[in-house]
Amino acid sequence: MAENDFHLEEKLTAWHIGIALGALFLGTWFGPLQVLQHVGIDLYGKLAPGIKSYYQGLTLHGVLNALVYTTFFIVGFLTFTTVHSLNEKLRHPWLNILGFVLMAVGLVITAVPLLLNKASVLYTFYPPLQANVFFYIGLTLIVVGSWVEGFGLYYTLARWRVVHPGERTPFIAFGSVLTMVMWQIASLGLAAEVLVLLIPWSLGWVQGTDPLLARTLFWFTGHPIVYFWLLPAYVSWYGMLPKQAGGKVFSDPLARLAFWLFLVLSIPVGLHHQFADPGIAPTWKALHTLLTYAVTFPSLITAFTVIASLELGGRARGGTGLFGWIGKLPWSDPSFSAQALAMVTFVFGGIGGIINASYNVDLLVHNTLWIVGHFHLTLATTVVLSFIGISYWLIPKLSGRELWSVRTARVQVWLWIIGVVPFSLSHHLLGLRFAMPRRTMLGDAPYLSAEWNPLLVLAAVGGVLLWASVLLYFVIVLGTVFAARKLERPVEMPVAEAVRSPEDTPAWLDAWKPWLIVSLILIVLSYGPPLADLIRNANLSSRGLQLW
Ligand code: HAS
Ligand code: CU
Repeated sequence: MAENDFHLEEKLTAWHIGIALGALFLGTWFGPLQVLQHVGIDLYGKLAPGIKSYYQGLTLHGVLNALVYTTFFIVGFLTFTTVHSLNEKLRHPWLNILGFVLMAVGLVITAVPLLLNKASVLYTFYPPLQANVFFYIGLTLIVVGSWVEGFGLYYTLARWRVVHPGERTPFIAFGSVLTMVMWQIASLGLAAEVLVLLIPWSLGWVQGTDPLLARTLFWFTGHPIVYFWLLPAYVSWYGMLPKQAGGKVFSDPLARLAFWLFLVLSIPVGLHHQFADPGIAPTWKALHTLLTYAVTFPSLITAFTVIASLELGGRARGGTGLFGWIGKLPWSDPSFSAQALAMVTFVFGGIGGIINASYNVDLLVHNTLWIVGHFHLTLATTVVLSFIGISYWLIPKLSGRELWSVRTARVQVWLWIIGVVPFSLSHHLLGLRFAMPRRTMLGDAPYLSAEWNPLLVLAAVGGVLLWASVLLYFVIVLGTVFAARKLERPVEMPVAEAVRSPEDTPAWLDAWKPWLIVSLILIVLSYGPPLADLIRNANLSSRGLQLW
């Protein structure tokens, strides 16, 4: 079949990714300033003039990296993957354009109070910390814009299904659309929190708010958001990376099963962020612990299936023996090595996650630097390094230019790993051994102990190396877009074949209704009673605080 012309779709993707990378650049700027502050080196005045406090910087770091970079990159990437995988142009491009405009306007509206120090509430914006209302309005627009773009993708898939009755949805499009569906259900909690509680409170229409209810609605979205970040990487690990490694998808049914399990299990686990919150009965926390263990299962399936798929590639490239195939993988391709190293990192991030999920064990590490170590393995490496790997073929594809320097890209990837290992290890240890608090301007803390110093220095070294890696990444991106040679051969999205034809995959693994029903039932069972209780006893008495 002839490839469609995806000029509009690719332009739209490029805009999303351009904004995402702008956010990443500004957001990561604060990372090294934070770790250096922790060892008493204060560079804010020199490198971030105009920033009023550590906490304003930390808010920018979290919001720009964890919320803005991710959402823009993901929506752009999923648009690209859906249309290319289906070989179907956007059914209603105006919907996707409208969604993008909403997201972009939302970003500007959020950015103003952030930069004016009127929204230094950290990226979880827990009340009673209170931001200027435009911060909440802007974030809402970003989320609503992503929903609108999601609908644009559903119409496109629906159209494909009409033209291809009875055929299995191509895996990449399937995973992409499922990610959007999961996100839309998951983000209802955030929508309720912001629209019902925070905006009226920030406008002064109500005097107080209920922090516990707000936190519970927040984490209804806040946990599954981590899978909204992870699943696009999984789309690439399952659907593309085997091709890049010269292998095949080991099992199409297992790949789809993993995605369905994420749809069903991502949401009813959010209370694992609230083990320490009073006012929620332990029964519900224990249930969420069990369901959290369940949601690790699709990641274990992924570990098995993706490694098997890569093994097929390594063996096809001449690898032999139990481990000999690993060395034969295309490690010199930075797009591959970034994603393979992201996977290895996820083994450790995943183990940490299971520790956190264990109700009583979490009480030891909750709100300490351990958690910062955890999410710099999962989000800041597994996900971000995967996205970087993807961008090493996607940006050449979108710009029509060759990757500016493959050798620099290889260095960038390894430098990231060399930075994140000491960074993350030291944060885990500081949290576990000394219960050092997270989100704290430690350099000025009167209780700082000399015993903590060696690990804090290690963290700072890791943080600075990570920064160097990010800066190198931006040199490569800018070099590619503005200075590289025009592509001689067009770049294509890598699409891995499956060992057995997807048409052999059972039909129940390509049917939405049963999975959506189970997903809703589990949400009602796990969140219905505790939320009903919190709403019945809602106490709108906390006044807003602006601390910094
Ligand atoms: Fe988490 C806190 C539990 C995964 C992100 N997490 C956070 C926070 C963030 C975050 C940002 O239960 C902090 C939130 C805040 O600011 O307060 N997390 C888990 C669990 C998992 C998990 C059970 N987290 C993630 C992912 C994230 C992320 C993914 C971002 C993308 N997390 C928690 C809990 C807390 C928490 C508690 C709250 C703690 C507290 O006290 O506040 C699981 O999904 C992990 C399952 C993963 C695995 C690993 C499978 C391995 C694979 C790789 C295989 C490939 C190989 C490579 C081996 C079981 C798939 C082979 C390669 C070759 C080349 C051969
Ligand atoms: Cu979580």
